[in-house]
Amino acid sequence: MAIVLVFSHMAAIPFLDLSSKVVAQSNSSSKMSADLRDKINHSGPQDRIQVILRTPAAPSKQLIAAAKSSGSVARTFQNIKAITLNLPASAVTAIAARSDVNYVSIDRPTKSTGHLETTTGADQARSYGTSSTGTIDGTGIGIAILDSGIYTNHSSFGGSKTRVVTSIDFTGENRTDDPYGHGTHVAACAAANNSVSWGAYTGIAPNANLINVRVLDSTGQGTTSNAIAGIDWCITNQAAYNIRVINISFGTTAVDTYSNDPLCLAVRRAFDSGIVVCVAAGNMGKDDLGNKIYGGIVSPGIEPSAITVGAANTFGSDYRTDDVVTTYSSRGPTRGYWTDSLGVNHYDDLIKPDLIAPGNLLVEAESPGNYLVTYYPTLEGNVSNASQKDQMFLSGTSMATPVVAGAAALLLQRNPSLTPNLVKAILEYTADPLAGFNTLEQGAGLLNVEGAVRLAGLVRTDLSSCVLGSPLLCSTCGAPTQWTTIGGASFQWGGGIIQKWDFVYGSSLITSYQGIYGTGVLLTDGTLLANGTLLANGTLLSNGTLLSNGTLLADGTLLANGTLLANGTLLANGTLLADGTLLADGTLLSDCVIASSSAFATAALAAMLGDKTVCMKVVKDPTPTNLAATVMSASQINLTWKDNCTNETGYKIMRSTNNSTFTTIATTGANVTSFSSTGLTANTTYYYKVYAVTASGNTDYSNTVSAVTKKK
Ligand SMILES: [Ca+2]
Ligand SMILES: [Ca+2]
Ligand SMILES: [Ca+2]
Repeated sequence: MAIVLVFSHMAAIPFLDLSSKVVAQSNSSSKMSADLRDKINHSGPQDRIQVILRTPAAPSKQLIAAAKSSGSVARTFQNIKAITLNLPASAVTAIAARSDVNYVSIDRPTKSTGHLETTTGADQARSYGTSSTGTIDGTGIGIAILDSGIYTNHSSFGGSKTRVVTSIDFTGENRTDDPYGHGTHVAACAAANNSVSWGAYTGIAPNANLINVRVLDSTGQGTTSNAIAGIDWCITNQAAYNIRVINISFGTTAVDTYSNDPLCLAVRRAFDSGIVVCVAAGNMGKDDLGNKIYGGIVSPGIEPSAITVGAANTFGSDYRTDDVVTTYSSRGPTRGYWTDSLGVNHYDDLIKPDLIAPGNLLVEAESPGNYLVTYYPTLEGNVSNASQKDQMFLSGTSMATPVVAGAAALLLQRNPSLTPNLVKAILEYTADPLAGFNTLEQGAGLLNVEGAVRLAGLVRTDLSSCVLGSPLLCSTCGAPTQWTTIGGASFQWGGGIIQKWDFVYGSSLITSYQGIYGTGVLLTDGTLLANGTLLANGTLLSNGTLLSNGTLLADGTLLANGTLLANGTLLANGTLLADGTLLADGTLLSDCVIASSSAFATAALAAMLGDKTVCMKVVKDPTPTNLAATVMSASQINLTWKDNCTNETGYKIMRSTNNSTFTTIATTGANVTSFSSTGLTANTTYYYKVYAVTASGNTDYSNTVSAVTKKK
């Protein structure tokens, strides 16, 4: 298969200007990347680590001599002030401390990487596995996609060897494919592989198994009871498919408090069974006039045990310094309520979303001829004329949610003992709070897969023996460096975990076991409201954790840093939704399907079409398509195909008589689109496929064709 090297990626490593941004470290460790420091901490002294040293000038003779005395030189460069060394773990720190070394990082495996995996840090986390886990790509973990179905033959899911391990329909339409087009894109955000366009559209967990639970019909709608049946089925079949994660990218108006809302209760039941449930916050962040709205979190995103996800806009760039919360992403607090005997409404007012992830104008797998792309042709990606490879744009918290679901799968592959509460705690603690956005817009911040998988790997695996205050990390694991570098810029982890109405902070959250990490409790149970004051729950939070300064009080008044006011009055720069202004009850809606009477109809459509900014880049797939065979005689078959590649040196023609063992029979020149296969045996079936050869690697194979030569 194609081996792809992206040279810009490889060359970028030595040029990262990290040394000035990583602070508060001792002298030599400030010159080492965070993942290198952790790797040294977890290696024996003689374990070998391949590292890239950035040097102030060409590597000095003294440096090379020092390297050779303890290890070896793996690679030198002509034009780049760097050198690659293979060193024992015990020697790296001393080498890094040298004045003729600027910075040391792991020689990370180079490969093609997609925007989603790069900007979240998932690409870095791939190498954080152990000999027992292998590459961190979701292998062995089942993610249930409750949505509009999945086009299972898309090559992003493995084509004929699909990773969609089972499909079931709860809509009554008796089909499990994806005529609406939403579920396929959602599944790809979580788990697309790198088979299209050099991996430009790779998802977060590209080898996870997908469980296709169809609860939205061919127009993107469903009922609450469909969804509950889907969740119920996942609980029943949890062991059969190792379902560790459920993705719910739809919602309905939040009316009832979560403790009465039947969809929330079903989510809680899955959570209590040990399943991580990721739920979209909704696209109700603005009204039809574009005014910013608070309080638009949909059900079941209001459920405290769920990981509720808002949508960030990456502007298509891997670096995060330009990232923002999208205009449409639903903001907290949650507005489910119950009414007492005096007729007074009591609102949940929980902090949500829990975190945000990329969700604007993402290019991912397209279900052929689907409803969305048919009605909104601007969503077409035109990446390939092969339906198994084509891609489309979609935007919304529906897309951000499976990005987090994929991340949860990576954490669970790295450390299968994690509870749903710990998965959520790690995702929140390691998140990257964006400047300029408040807690009710971004929760703990922007998803950081690099930090989350690294931290997950340090957590002990015998959690069931832990009590409050037990060490949380493995006995040989030091505390992690709470910094991550993505796209050349470093950021410090947010370091907080969301409670119902406030945050808790402190390193003891990741060094000491907390009662809120167990089963049978909620992660948000760590603080109590007593006489209008938030207090730590001493049986669930250890000493050393700090509460934030009163974010939100319970009864619907209150709030954070002077931003939120009482019911229905203005927030600093937005309005709080009044009751019942959203949708009709009882209907589940995926993005863009909105009751026509809603004041949010135009806004919801705008959300699906995305904030109109620079977006994820469309990379055409170079794989040859439309391979066709014409029988010419008893000894000749002629082939034609479509050239989709711009930089090939030629095409390889492959032939088989059993459709299994193919051998190369010819190599053409560039831009050639036909070939005559001669010297064949009469009355015999031949199979053909072709691929393009380029300087940076080979394309994927074309479709396979077969033909039978004429009788003599
Ligand atoms: Ca960006
Ligand atoms: Ca198409
Ligand atoms: Ca060409």
